[in-house]
Amino acid sequence: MFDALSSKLEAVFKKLRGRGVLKEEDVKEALREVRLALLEADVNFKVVREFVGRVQARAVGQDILSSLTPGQQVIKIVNEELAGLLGGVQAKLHLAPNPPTIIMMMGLQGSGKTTTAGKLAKYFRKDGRRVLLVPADTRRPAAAQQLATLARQVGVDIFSSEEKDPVSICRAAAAQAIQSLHEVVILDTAGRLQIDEPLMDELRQIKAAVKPQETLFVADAMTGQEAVNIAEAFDRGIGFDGVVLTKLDGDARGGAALSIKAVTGRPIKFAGIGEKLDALEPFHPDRMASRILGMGDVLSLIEKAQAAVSPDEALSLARKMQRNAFSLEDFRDQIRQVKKLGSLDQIMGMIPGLNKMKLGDAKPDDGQLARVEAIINSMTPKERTDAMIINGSRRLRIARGSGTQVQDVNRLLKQFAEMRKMMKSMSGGKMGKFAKMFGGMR
Ligand SMILES: Nc1nc2c(ncn2[C@@H]2O[C@H](COP(=O)(O)OP(=O)(O)OP(=O)(O)O)[C@@H](O)[C@H]2O)c(=O)[nH]1
Ligand SMILES: [Mg+2]
Repeated sequence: MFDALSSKLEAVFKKLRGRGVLKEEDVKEALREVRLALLEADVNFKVVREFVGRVQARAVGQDILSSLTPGQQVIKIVNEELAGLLGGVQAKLHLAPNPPTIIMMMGLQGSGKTTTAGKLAKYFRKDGRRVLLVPADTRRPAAAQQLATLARQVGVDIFSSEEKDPVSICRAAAAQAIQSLHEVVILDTAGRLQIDEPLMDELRQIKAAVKPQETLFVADAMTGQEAVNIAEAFDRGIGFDGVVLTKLDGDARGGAALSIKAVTGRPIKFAGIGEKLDALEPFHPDRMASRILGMGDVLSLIEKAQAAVSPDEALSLARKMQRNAFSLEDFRDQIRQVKKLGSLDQIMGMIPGLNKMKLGDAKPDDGQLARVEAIINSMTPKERTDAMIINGSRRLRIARGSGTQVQDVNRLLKQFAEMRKMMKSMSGGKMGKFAKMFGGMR
């Protein structure tokens, strides 16, 4: 989502990097451009003013490291201040010392409360905790049904009762959770198009009745500055402990993400990055800052990759890439792993350099992955290790075997050849570093 901001900031820093000595005017000029870029990204103007002020004070002041060039210094300061703006350190959820931990979701209609409740349920479930989802949205008839479907998908329990009043439902659910030994109780409350007093009052009553350990305000990043104003109103009216910023996968300009902590004083705890149930990430301010500055979120990627790929697999893959011994067999393994990791675009966006590269035909989209896998499955092991032997009659056989057309097979082989070429050309540079990082994960 930060693409526009990212490329502007990168352009500013590119100019700085090229210089050996920086004059005060150079820094001032760069910061003017940073300021503009932030304003264009819809960041709150007061937040921008303070931010630029802090960077400027440090850049022209004492905060200097001799190991860096002046340009690098400024980038480092901007990076640190940006991380600070986003909350500094990662803010974790408060868990109750004695279960159950009660988490209350709130926010406007369509912000993603119910989806996030499902994602959080999955998050805790993976951790081996017993989760109870509570439908406290009685206004929309389909709401309870939506939550029940999510509960089934995730494999957690849902609270059901004859009650019609959201406050009574939450109170009863909290009491039952103790009996039924649920460790995490997630309350999915109703939303409104606008902030209104009856809604605020209902949420206040729920909060007072069950005293949640964690009240999470769910903000739709696509609504920009408006999300920040609404957050302020919810904080004044009810009070919350943290923010879940949803739809960060969209093309919002980033203003909400960059202003919400500074304006409300409440940290962003999670980011929603897709509609699927595993598209939820703990929010890391420092990594997000690096991502915005175009350094790519290598750490998040490695964490994801670590969860999906064993260190041995990663190391052997990295070595193969460097030796240019990457085969169709490896390609298929990669496709399987990509499926485990999430969508291809999501992953590409996190690799420095790759997010800017035009991969063209070399980059299959998610829908193609399954077909590509079927084609590779139809090859003999020998063909998979040596794509050169795949001649016309073999192509025909493979197409028939995988239920595809010869053109599809041709396209795949061409993509594969391009991919290998790309890996070879990158193995000295960014990809090589990346590969080494994987290699160093043991
Ligand atoms: N792309 C994307 N879509 C999301 C994300 N989170 C939620 N959505 C989508 O946003 C829409 C609304 O989500 P809900 O979870 O139903 O929102 P809600 O806040 O519970 O809405 P109400 O119950 O009507 O107040 C759904 O289509 C979700 O799939 C996200 O992180 N990324
Ligand atoms: Mg809902």
